[in-house]
Amino acid sequence: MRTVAEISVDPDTAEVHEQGWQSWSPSTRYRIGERPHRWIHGTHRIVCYRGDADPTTGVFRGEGLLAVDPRDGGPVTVIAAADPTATVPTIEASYVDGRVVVRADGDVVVRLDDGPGGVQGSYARWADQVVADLGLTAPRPAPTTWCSWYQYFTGVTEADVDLNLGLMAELELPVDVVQVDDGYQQEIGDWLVPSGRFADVPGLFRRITDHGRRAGIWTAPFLVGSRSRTFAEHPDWLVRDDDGGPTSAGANWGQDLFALDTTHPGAVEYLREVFTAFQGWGIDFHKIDFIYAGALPGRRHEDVTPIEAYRRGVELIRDCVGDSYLLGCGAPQLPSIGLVDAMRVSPDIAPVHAPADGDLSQPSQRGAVLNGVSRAFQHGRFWVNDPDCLITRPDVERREEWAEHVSRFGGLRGASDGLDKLDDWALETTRALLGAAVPRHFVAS
Ligand code: 9PG
Repeated sequence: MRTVAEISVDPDTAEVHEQGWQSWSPSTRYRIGERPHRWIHGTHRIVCYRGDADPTTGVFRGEGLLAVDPRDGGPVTVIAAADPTATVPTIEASYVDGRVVVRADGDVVVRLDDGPGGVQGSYARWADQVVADLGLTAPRPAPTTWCSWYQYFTGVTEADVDLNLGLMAELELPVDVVQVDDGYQQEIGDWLVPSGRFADVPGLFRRITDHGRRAGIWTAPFLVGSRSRTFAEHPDWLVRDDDGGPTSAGANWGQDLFALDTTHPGAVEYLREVFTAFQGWGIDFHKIDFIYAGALPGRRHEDVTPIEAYRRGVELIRDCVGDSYLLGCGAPQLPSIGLVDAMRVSPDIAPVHAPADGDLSQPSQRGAVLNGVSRAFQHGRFWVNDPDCLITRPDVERREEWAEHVSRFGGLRGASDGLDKLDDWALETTRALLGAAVPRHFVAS
């Protein structure tokens, strides 16, 4: 770590804005002396954070991006990765005797910005520069979606999807894509093996397109679960630690998770087989999830950096799916620039306002709102922002506030209630938000 900036501030007014590593990593602003929401305990550490994201009081941390706002009329200082699609330095800021001292473990640019719009304005001007340097074109507008996850979770059945397919026609909801989430597959890593609750997965997608909707599917393409056939049959496809064992990608679904080595020829061939099969099923919308796993440090078949391996993996998927719509989720943010059409910028929404255990990487309205606001600048520049799905059914706490957030910061608009659960307010709010025009950029301060 070397010192890259020292900024004189009044500790009573100044704020530090942290940007986390991936979609679910808490990203928000703090007053000096506040303890960041980062969480280093338990199984979420590997899944939702980068490395050992120690939330020591007074040490703020951004992954490739951090800003200091003195809030005294002086300029905002943005400290950002010099080459954000190649290396993402960890940037730390601490308060020492009237100054915020910023340190980084790699090349950064330091921008003093006194333009309008506060930190979001400053971030936006930095992002515009990144986009210009990379020669990126404006992102394609997102289709509207219905997603099975936030009503049915892993218990989703083929009949649940059929029920909603019928209801969205009856209710004349403007849903472009019906996106089947986690639960259609037997195991994490075995994407072409159906779960017992789905008799005919390709047949279901055919019914979706026969209804005049587009077909969307969820995968966690770089994860391999310890219960999967892929794990049992192809241990050589996994990223490895220095001791030779498979690198942990965390745990979820009651099992240990490992990372597919996107530079291994066998793994590459398998990913091609999976996404080519999906093309054959008529799928043209892909929610590629838990893709942080592609960027974990470890030993791979080819000697490339974790970010290079990650980008190769996503590029491989893009190569298979052509101009299908790609939504990144659980995705390292800066390394994904230029690869995806839309990006989940937040942890999951839930019917509860605050997460039970206080870890804001976990499902809650509060965590989703904090990230959606602090990443507003990305929308229309790097990609279309996905704030996570609208849920409007009556048992959702503070549902009006969540709908208002989606209305202000929703680039990709998806509904994720069982459509038989909606009361009048829910139905009209869902209809209005799916039907509304999405602004090119968002205004947040
Ligand atoms: C499917 C879901 C949905 C959801 C995604 C993702 O362990 N975790 O910390 C954890 C975080 C997020 C998560 C699941 C677990 O949800 O964001 O929309 O697709 O996967 O399993």
